[in-house]
Amino acid sequence: MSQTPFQARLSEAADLTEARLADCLAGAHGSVAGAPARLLAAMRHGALGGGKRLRPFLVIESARLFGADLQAAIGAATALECIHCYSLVHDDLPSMDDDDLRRGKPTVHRAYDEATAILAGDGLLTLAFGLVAGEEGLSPKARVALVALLARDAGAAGMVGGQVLDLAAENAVLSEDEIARMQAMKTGALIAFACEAGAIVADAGAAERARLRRFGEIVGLAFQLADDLLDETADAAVLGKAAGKDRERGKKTLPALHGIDWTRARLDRLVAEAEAELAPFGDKGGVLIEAARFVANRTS
Ligand code: GRG
Repeated sequence: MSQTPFQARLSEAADLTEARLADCLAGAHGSVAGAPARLLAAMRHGALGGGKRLRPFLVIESARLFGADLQAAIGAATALECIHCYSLVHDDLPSMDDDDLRRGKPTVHRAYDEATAILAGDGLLTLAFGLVAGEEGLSPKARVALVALLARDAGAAGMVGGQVLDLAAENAVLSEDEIARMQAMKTGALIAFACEAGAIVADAGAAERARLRRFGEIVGLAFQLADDLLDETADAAVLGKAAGKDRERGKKTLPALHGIDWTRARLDRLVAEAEAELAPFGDKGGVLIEAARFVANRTS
């Protein structure tokens, strides 16, 4: 069966990101040259050979909207994927989710050891900033803007802060606003970053940056809501041990509070909002709009 334009671009972004990651993590050059071989191997284990690479796709396609340099976009996309992979390595640790499998293979702490997994995550996190700072295709202004935005969205006011709120939620009853805030930080911030980053790579103006940010925030909301819906409807026997984990822990999600029909209707509304945000780009926004639909309707 032939691919849709979105599927073809997602697959292209995955290949481009994988190739750039493999090159960066070979240890021959850049900020990891001379790094210990076992640490680099653990970083490769955590970053290579898996994942949908949705965030890199969003960076590259958002940059394409403005006709940006592709190599520079791949640099920013690869940096973001390093951050995402570090978050997964740390999220899987015994002190957090204590998972044995990730992307169909043993988690980094299972394949190596816990200390190495912590340090491999740290290595991926810091590599990300080295990649943005050293990406020659980016203007100096774009490098500084990307570093500052990535620090905010990945850090204590973004993904890391969201993870803290999520861990605290295991022993608390959150209001809907608190659930929304936690999710916007934990998973939404990096997705919003991805879309805004594309505009920054292209040195687009403030209004265009803000529009892509809003689009990314909507996609982030849809991503989390779809994830919660999958968790709510997961059949542990079919989908495996991880299925329904949040539900098992008694965490309140919006699908748990409002039901499946409400959630599907909300996802449809989010897709419509995403479409409206990209309407000014006409046909050029088609692939990103298809991505928003994919995120809202995903089944894994
Ligand atoms: C540990 C600092 C720190 C942060 C962890 C985002 C996060 C915060 C943890 C991820 C845990 C998790 C599985 C959340 C559910 C939603 C999610 C982010 C899934 C993984 O993202 P995908 O579906 O994964 O894009 P792939 O493997 O395709 O990249």
